[in-house]
Amino acid sequence: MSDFPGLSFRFTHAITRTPSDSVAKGLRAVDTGNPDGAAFRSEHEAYVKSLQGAGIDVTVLPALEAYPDSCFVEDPAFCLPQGAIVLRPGAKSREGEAEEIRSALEDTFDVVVDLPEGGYVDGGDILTLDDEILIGLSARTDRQGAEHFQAILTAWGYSARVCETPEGVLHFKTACSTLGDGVILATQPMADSGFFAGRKLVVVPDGEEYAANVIRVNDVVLVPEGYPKTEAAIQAAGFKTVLVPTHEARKVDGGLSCLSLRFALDASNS
Ligand code: CIR
Repeated sequence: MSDFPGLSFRFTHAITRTPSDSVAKGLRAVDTGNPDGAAFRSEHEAYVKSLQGAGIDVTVLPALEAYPDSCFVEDPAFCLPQGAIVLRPGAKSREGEAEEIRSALEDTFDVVVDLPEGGYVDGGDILTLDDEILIGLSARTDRQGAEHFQAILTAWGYSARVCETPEGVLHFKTACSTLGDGVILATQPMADSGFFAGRKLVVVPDGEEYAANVIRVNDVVLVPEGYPKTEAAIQAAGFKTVLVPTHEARKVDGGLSCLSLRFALDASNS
């Protein structure tokens, strides 16, 4: 088993993209009203500030009106210290986002590779831990795509495991996150899945399932505003929290992780 202490939360850089007005047409499982572009941009600014406050350099790419979901930059790409992988998002309306993010990746990394032809992978289905990378099969990530992706990770020296995302969950990371230091935050169904056997788990309290998607960035955990029981559970596990508003993102099934690509650059890239 590979082990890269801190791989899951020690970051130097992030890439984000400003939400467009067209985000009002973003994909969603249940309609609770359209997000407002201006309100989303103001929440996005708070998000970028939180990342900067956690000690990382943030690149903010311009809004793309042609792609309503394009502020969720986690889905069309995946980054590791030694390189980036351009993915193939599993929703038709999002496929073009992969080409749109390529130049930002090429500006940042010496190595940028494409997911080989055949199959789909959304970055929201990839959970990076220090000792392995989990790839969740979902409505957006299929087995062929997952196996192509797994082969790249293996060639780069990582252990990677393909898992089944529980039924009715958009992305694997919709229902779990790493808090770092070997601790996983997960909804009860995800905790019961067995994927995290042998690891320390913090279970998201009933009714706060949306808050399963948090991000540990260096010494703090960014937590969505409005989920006090989850925040308290994370603090009780010994982590420092920072609250971030995600009210607009939530209307289109977006969470904290989806809004950035986070990575630690190798000395050779920086
Ligand atoms: C979508 O359905 O693709 C967007 N409305 C939300 C994407 C959220 N991304 C993520 O969880 N990684």
